[in-house]
Amino acid sequence: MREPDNITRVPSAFGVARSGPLTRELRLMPGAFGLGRLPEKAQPDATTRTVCGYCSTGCSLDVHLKGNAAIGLSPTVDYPVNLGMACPKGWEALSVLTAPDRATTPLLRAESGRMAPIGWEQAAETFAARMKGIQREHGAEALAFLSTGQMATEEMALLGALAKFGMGMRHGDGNTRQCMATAVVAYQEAFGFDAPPYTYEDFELSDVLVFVGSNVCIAHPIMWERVMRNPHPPQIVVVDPRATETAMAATQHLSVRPKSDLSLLYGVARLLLDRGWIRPEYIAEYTSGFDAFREFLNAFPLERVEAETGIAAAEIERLARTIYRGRRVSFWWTMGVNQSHQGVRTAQAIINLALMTGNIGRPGTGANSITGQCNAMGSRLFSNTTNLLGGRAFENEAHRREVADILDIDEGRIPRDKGWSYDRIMEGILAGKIRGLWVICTNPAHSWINQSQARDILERLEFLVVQDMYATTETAQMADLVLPAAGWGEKEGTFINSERRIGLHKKVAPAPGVALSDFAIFRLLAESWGCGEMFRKWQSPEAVFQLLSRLSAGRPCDFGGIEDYQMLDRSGGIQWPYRDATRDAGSQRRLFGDGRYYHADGKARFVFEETRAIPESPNTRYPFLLLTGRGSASQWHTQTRTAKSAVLQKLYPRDPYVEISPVDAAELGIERGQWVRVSSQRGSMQAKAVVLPTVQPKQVFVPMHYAPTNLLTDAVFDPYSRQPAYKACAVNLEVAD
Ligand SMILES: Nc1nc2c(c(=O)[nH]1)N[C@H]1C(S)=C(S)[C@@H](COP(=O)(O)OP(=O)(O)OC[C@H]3O[C@@H](n4cnc5c(=O)[nH]c(N)nc54)[C@H](O)[C@@H]3O)O[C@H]1N2
Ligand SMILES: Nc1nc2c(c(=O)[nH]1)N[C@H]1C(S)=C(S)[C@@H](COP(=O)(O)OP(=O)(O)OC[C@H]3O[C@@H](n4cnc5c(=O)[nH]c(N)nc54)[C@H](O)[C@@H]3O)O[C@H]1N2
Ligand code: SF4
Ligand SMILES: [Mo]
Repeated sequence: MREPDNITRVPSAFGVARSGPLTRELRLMPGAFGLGRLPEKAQPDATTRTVCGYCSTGCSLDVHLKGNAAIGLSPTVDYPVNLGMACPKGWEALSVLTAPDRATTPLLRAESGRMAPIGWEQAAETFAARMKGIQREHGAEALAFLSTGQMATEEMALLGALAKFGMGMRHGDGNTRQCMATAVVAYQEAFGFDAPPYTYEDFELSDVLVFVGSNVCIAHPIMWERVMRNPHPPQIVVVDPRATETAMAATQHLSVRPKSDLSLLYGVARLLLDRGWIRPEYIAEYTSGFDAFREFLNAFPLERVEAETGIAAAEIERLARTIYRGRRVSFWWTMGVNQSHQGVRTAQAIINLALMTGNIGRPGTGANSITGQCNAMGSRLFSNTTNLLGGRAFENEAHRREVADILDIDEGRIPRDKGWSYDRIMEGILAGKIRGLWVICTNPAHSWINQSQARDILERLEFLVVQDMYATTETAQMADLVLPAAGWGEKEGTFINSERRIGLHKKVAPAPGVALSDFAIFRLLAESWGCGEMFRKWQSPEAVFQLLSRLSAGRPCDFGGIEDYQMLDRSGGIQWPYRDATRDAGSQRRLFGDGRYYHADGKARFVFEETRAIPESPNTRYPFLLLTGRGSASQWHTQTRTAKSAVLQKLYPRDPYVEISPVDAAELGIERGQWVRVSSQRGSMQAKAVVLPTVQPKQVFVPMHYAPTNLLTDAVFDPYSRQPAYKACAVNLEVAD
C-alpha cells in the first residue's frame, strides 16, 4: 500500500524547485529513457510534431515513428510554448491509447439490460431512429447534446453545426461550462469579446505576477516553468486558501477565506485609489465606468475587507504596494475564481485592477484567465453552443445571416437563441422536457456537481448516447448506445491554447477496433439523419479549418491569414488574430497594445457588484468547508485516460484522500493515513486522511479525480455564467467505521 505521504511529495517536486532541477526532472520523465535505450532496430525512422491533448498549455511533442507506428515521444525543443519541456501526462500520452478498456465497437443496450456489440450502420440508424422518434413525439426541445473542450476545433464545430442546424437540436452545452463560462462572460462584459489578452512570454517579462485561485505548479506545470525562467526576479503573489505548491514557491501568499476574493480585490482597488496609485490617463482614455466604480469602492474600507477575508490589513497593503511598485504587473486566475457563486464579478474585479493601474496591453502585464482543457478556447469560439460559430450571438440577426451565407445554409436553420446551459439541460431532463441526450467527450456521471442528483437525472433519459474513447467511463456505463471514438493521437485537427495559439495535432497511431474519429462519426450520423447534404463542404478536418477561417474573418479572432495545416506545422503554432504577416507579425503577440477594446465605443468597462454570502456555509452539523480541485500533475479529471498509464499510476495516490489541518486532526483524533468519512447534506465518501498544515483549520480539500468527490458538492451556480461553484460547501468529518 502506498504511503499517503507520497501525495505531497510528488506534486511538490514540481513546485519547490525554482529553476534548473525542475527542468531536469521534466526532461528525465520515462519516455526519455525509453527512447534512448531502444535497441538499434527500434530507433525511429521519422519524427513528427503534434500538440498535447491534455491541458490548455498546448505543449508540442515530437512523436517518433517506426513505419507508421509511434514508438515514443519527447517534448519539442524549438516550440515557443514548452521550449523542450513536458509534464508527466504529456510524456505518457501514447501509453493510454492501448488500454484494454478502449471502446472498440459500437455497443447497444439490449432488452436484457446488457450491452451488445453492433456495427456502425446499425449504430447510426439507431441513433437517428431513436432521436427522431423523441423529437417527433416531444418536439425539438426534447433533445440536447453535451460537448467538450477536448476535441479538435474542427470536430466541435461540426458537432455544433450538425446538432443545431442539421438535426434541429435546441439545446447544447459542454464541459467548458464547468470550467471557463465565468471567464467568457467576464471578458465579454469588460472587453466586448471573449479574449484572454496574453502571450506566455508575459510569464517571463512580468516583475509582479499575481495568481488568484490558480495552482499552476500542478495544473499547468509548463506555464509554471515559464514563470521560473523569469529573470527579473519577480514578486509572485498567490491568493489561495491553501498553501499550495504554487503558494509555497511564491513571495507572498494570501490565505484568503474561501470565496472572499471579491472583497479582497475591491479592498485592494480602494487602497490603490486612496493612495493615488492608479493611472488616471489610462482610465480616462481607454475605459468607461470608473466614476461609478470609485463611488462603489467607498463600501470597502480596510477594516471590512480584513474581517471578510481573514487577511491582515498589513498584508493587503503590502499587496497594493507591490502592484503599485511593479512596472509590469500581470494578474492570472483559474478555477479558484471561475468556480464560485460570484465568479464573474470576481474575475472582473481582477480585470478592474489591471485597467485602473494600466497593466494591460504591455509586455508582462494583463488580466489573464488561464484556460483548462487543451481546446477550451476552441470550444469558446466554435462549439456552437453558447455562442454562434466564431464568437457570434444566436440572438443577433446579422450574425445569423453571416453564418448562413458562409456555410451556404438556410438562415432559418439557425436557432434564434443560445438554448439552455448545462444546469438547465439537467433540470430539463428532470422536468421530462429533455428525453434524448448525446454526450461527447465528457464524463458528467463523475464530473457534474451533486452526483447523486446528477445520476438520478441521467437515469431518467429515454435515450442516452455516449461517444467516448473508453467504454468504461461512469457515463458510458449508463448509456443506451456507446459510440467508440478515436482519441488524441489517432486523428488530426487543431487546438487553441490559453494564449490563443492555434496548434496542430496529428494522427500517429491507429484507432482500436472499428473506433472512428469523432469527425468521421459526426459525418456518418449526418448521413443517417438525412442532412448529409448540408455538410458536403465539411469533408475533412482541413476543409473545415478553411470554413472556420472564413467564419473568423472580420471577427476579433480572425485567423484568415493561416493558409493551411502545413503553415501551422512549420510555424510553431499561430495566435489569433492572424490576418496577415504584416498586420500580425511575431510569434508572441498580446492584445490591446493600442488600448482599443471590442465594445462599440472602443473602451473597456469597469463592472462591479456588491459581494454575496457563500450559499452553504459551515454549520453545527457540517462544520467544515470543502474545497475541491486538481490533486497532482499526473491525474487528469475523471481519470479515464491518466489512470491507464502504469507510470502515472506510480505518481499519484490510488485511494481518494482528504487533506485535513493538524489542528482539526488532533481535535477529532484522526491519524495520518486513517480512513475517514467526509459527508455533506447530499452524500458521503470515504477518504484517507492526509494531515497537512497547508489547509486552514475548518477547511478540507479533496481532489476531483476520485468519483465520489462530487457526491458532496452542492449545485450552486454563478448567476451570470451558470458555472458550477465546485469549490465551497459544508461537510462533516468523522473516523470511518
Ligand atoms: N494535472 C492536471 N492539470 C490540469 C487538469 C487536471 O485535471 N489535472 N485540468 C485542467 C483544467 S480543465 C483546468 S480548468 C485547470 C484548473 O486549474 P486550477 O484552477 O489551477 O486548479 P484547481 O485545483 O481546480 O483550483 C485552483 C485552486 O483554487 C483554490 N481555491 C478554491 N477556492 C478558492 C477561493 O475561494 N479563492 C481562491 N483564491 N482560491 C480558491 C484551490 O485551493 C486550488 O488550489 O487545470 C488544467 N490542468
Ligand atoms: N468537484 C469538482 N468537480 C469538477 C471540477 C473541480 O474542480 N471540482 N472541475 C471541473 C472542470 S474545470 C472540468 S473541465 C470538468 C472536466 O470533466 P469531464 O469533461 O467530465 O472530464 P474528463 O475526464 O476530461 O472527460 C473527458 C471524457 O472524454 C473522453 N475522451 C478523451 N478524448 C476523447 C476524444 O477525442 N473523443 C471522445 N469522443 N472522447 C474523448 C475521455 O475518455 C473522458 O471520458 O470537471 C469539472 N468537475
Ligand atoms: S503541461 Fe499540459 S500541454 Fe504540456 S505536456 Fe503537460 S498536459 Fe500536455
Ligand atoms: Mo476545466
